[in-house]
Amino acid sequence: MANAHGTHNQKRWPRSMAAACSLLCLISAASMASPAKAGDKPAAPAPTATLHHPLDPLSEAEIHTVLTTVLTSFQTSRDLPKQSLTFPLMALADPAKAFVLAWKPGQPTPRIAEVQILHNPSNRVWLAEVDVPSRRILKLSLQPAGTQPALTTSEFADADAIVHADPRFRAAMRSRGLNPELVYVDVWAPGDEPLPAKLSAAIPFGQNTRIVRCLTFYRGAPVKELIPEHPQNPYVRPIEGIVVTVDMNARKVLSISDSFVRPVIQETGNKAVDVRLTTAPTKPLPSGDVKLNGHFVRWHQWQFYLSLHPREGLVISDVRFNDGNKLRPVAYRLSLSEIYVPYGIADPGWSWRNAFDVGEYNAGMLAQTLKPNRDVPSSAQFLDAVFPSDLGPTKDNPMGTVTLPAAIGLYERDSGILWSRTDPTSYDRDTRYGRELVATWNTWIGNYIYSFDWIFKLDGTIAVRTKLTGTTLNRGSLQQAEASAPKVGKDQRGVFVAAPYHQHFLNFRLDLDVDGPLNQAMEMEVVPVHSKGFSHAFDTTSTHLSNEGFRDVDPYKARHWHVESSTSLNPFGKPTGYAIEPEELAFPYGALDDPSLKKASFAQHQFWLTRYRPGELYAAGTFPNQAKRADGLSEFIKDQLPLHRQDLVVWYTVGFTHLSRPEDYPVMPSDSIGFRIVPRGFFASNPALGVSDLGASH
Ligand SMILES: [Cu+2]
Repeated sequence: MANAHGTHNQKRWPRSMAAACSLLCLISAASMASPAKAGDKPAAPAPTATLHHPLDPLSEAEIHTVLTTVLTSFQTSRDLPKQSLTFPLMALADPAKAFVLAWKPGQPTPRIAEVQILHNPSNRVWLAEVDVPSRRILKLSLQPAGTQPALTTSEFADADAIVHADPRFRAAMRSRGLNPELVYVDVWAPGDEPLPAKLSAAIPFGQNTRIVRCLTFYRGAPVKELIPEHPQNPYVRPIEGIVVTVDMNARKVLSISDSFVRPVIQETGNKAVDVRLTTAPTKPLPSGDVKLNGHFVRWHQWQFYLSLHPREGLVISDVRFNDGNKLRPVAYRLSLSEIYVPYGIADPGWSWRNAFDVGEYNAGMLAQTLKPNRDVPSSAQFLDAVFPSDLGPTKDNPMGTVTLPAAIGLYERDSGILWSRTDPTSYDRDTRYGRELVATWNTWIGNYIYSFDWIFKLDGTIAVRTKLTGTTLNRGSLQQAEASAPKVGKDQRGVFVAAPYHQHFLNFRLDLDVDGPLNQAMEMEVVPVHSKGFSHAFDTTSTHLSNEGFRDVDPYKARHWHVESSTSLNPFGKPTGYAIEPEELAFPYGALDDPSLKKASFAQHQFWLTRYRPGELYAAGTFPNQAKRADGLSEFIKDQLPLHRQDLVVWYTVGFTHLSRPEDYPVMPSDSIGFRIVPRGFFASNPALGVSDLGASH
């Protein structure tokens, strides 16, 4: 689960240039109307407080203002470093929920940015809150020693250059008959395996040292010969037995574990060049039913607000359903929170591989530009995203920003029969054809691609589906079978490649506000109620979840959960509600004392419930990278606050046990996992009855 744009650019530019400036910063610089000189004050005036919706993401000018404010402050403070500062993450600070809900257009809104500041040479991290309009730092806090933000784009490129320059690495490649210049280096967060004690004792920051671990794959052709139309896939050709650990503070290779040599498969990974099936492009739906106004979306009865967060990716806010001209709140904020991917093979070169793809890599920053007829239908509408470059303003990128076009896609698609009935006397049918609205984005985390769909339906349901594709993390294989790593490929020489078993756990944070913020949660189960003559009778039970905590799925009891309004009743005298309904399931096979599973408490139980608290956004905590103790949900629930008539947050974990198969090689077909948020007593009847009959004239 590693690597990113920093190495992407090696396909197009020599490595020396790659290290100096990422692909995206070049795009950004090229797209600027009038680039300023490095160090210039921004040409635009400081953003005013009145032009924004409170949730509008930071603009390019605002990001630049934050970067220059922080840099100026560090320059003028005696005790703070002046050089080598990077910015792993910056986003608008979540405004107070009550303020957002009460906000009226035109009303001034605070513009406060939260920014992480990393100083690699001294291994220090600060969190700053910057008031953008006044260019003031409101708060600057040095984080505890050992705090490590996600990997940055420039670190991907830097680690690659450090590894390639290391004589031990070059010798290890040559001893395998491989040209080191044709080797692709995949940069990973180091996982939860401590450095060997001797190594740790020999370096200034010991176990707190910021490290990355690098894997190697055989590219097989010089970078300058690569053809953009036929992108190579080095991930199909693992060079097994080598893990390079890099000290990102000292900028040098710390150790190379060269445990064994296995043959490298000669598969090209380019089978898709041989087109055997021709498909027609999708025909756009003719309607303009999707109304996108800035970040605000209206589609039939649904309305919500969209933005792409640099860490969480797509955030959907203030979700409402227009029910008989009454705009009824359903959710305040819906987002991806964390992903945990443990590998199941008992091999020292693999045991540290347990990725936290959101917190270790900032999944939102790795969003990809969506392309019509590739990622989305040709009818899709798009929203761009703008992020800070982790390097801040530079000569090549004076604004210090990165613009990602078409990061969010929004489109309508057919959904088959919406509802149907037949008159039993006349045989006449009354049927409606359905459509659904998809808000989508995808993130590219090295070999893997996750595509996230939030699907809004005319019947009031929100389906949350994630597609998983890309390339499995492959392993050089011997002829004999190996536990936990089935063979998935074979070249003409009879060399095999294997793909170790692994799991994906995705936690979604669902701040539901069903008919307002005050809600309560119930656990529903189906139970048999047999009696003589009624041996297939069953009923439901309902248990109030009165305190913060977690629950496990139980398919045998059809266990699911209701989030109900504490203030609204439906016509049947029951609280209006939405249900969380599990779909695909996976359970972790890690031991409970496994360090990574302890950090991924969200993977141990599927349904978590907390009281809404500002700042609680991440299921494995704010800084899971190299974290030495669990944070996030296991901490949030510790005080077991009572939950009746409170603002609740649901955290739901969906999982996938990936038992690799030959069909996953050289590129995986999309697999899809998810869950549903379904109205259950929220409406008085089927809300999709009023949909027009498109087939009436035929
Ligand atoms: Cu997988």
